[in-house]
Amino acid sequence: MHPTITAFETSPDRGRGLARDMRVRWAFEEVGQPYDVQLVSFKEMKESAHRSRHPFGQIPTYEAGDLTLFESGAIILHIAERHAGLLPADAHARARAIAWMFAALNTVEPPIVERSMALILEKDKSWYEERMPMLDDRVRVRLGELSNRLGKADWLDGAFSAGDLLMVTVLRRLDGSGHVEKFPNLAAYVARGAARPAYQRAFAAQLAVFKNSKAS
Ligand code: GTB
Repeated sequence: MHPTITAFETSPDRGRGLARDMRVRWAFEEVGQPYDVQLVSFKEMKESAHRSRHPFGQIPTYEAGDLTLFESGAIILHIAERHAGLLPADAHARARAIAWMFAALNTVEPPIVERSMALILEKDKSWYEERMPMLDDRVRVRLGELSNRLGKADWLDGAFSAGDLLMVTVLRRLDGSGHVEKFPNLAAYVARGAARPAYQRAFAAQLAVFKNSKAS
């Protein structure tokens, strides 16, 4: 039996690979672990069967044997700890790669998500015009800091790791905003991640779900 993850039956991103199952699919592909996918509707996500997997009624989740996990970062850390390919063997390099996983999720993703949520939910609010430049600025500052650290390197700390995997998927949430393009080394970093064969396979798999949902 392969591990099973959950993903949107109909992703609001229309197959652009921005929902968080994409990062888990990519992790599986990087380590060569086959996986199954259970698609869930928005209604099913909030029902008790799914809430027993995910207390907040979201995707993705992970199930293998008697282990059930939620939180994309925890799922990817679990995969990376069990299979070679996403974390270095050297103890210090491994700790630093895990620090980059946390940085992607705790330091870089929050201002990006806050900006996205404002775009989706606050456009008609009286404060929108005033608030948006502030949210854009927070994203710009964070990206500037990340860009400075990355410099001319291919990856954040030596070889490609789960930290890069998460960071690339987090930065991809800015697609279409023009933010990443202002930092050519970050744009090249995202392109480098997206060009990896494992990323391509994961992307194709989630896109197939969207295409099938349109066909049926
Ligand atoms: N911290 C959790 C994790 O990392 O796993 C967050 C999980 C999460 O936010 N899941 C989202 C979800 O289930 C899907 S990924 N939302 C439904 C709900 O909360 O009811 C977030 C997402 C959704 C859509 C797009 N998009 O359309 O571009 C991008 C990202």
